[in-house]
Amino acid sequence: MCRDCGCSSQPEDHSDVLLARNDHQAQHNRHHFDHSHTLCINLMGAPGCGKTRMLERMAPELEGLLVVEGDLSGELDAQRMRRVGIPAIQIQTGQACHLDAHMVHEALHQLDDTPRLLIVENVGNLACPADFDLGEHLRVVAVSVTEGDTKPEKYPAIFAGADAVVLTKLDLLPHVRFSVESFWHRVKALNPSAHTFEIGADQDIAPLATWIKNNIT
Ligand SMILES: Nc1nc2c(ncn2[C@@H]2O[C@H](COP(=O)(O)OP(=O)(O)O)[C@@H](O)[C@H]2O)c(=O)[nH]1
Ligand SMILES: [Mg+2]
Repeated sequence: MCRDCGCSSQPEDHSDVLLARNDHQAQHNRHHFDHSHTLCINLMGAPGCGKTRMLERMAPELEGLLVVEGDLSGELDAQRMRRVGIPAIQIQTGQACHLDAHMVHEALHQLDDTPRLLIVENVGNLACPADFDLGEHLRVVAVSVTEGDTKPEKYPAIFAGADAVVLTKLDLLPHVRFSVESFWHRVKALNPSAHTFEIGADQDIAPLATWIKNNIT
């Protein structure tokens, strides 16, 4: 069971008090980010959908990037980021299936300098992270074609709250049953204004990197 929210037994029941405390800390985090002119992005998606790979590929294009990695245990994704020259802080959540604003705040206290761009790779999960504001300015949700095109219908909250949705692993389309058209139709039904991107081993990642850069003030 999730230490913080008990979510394995009651997925939709994150208590009001817990969320209110989180929202308060998130406002505090956002105030910090605004004050230091840091753009903060909360990157969410299921385990293995390609979040870290996306960051590795964008690393050369995103100047001033710092990554906070959220996983239940280990330091593997932070190590991957450091290998491509990006400073990274790893948060280990233990049993918690999402990051919360307090964890991010604590992680940022390890920093001497404030980055221009902070991307928080959330714990792999399409449910609980949607409820927890981290103080971010933008929410990006990644989904791979191997997950099926019905995910927006099954996990509407995370798609409804996204500023951008990224469909990943397009190179695997010939091997899976996935309708790109149906997927985007479902996303747009929940969130008509979401920015949309498609990436894969053969697709250019520059449009996504450019959208991120254009959001840095
Ligand atoms: N074929 C293919 N594999 C990918 C792509 N992006 C990521 N992967 C692979 O998917 C696996 C999970 O990727 P990772 O970035 O660790 O996912 P995360 O858990 O969301 O951070 C790894 O083996 C990646 O190499 C892609 O665009 N195409
Ligand atoms: Mg990862």
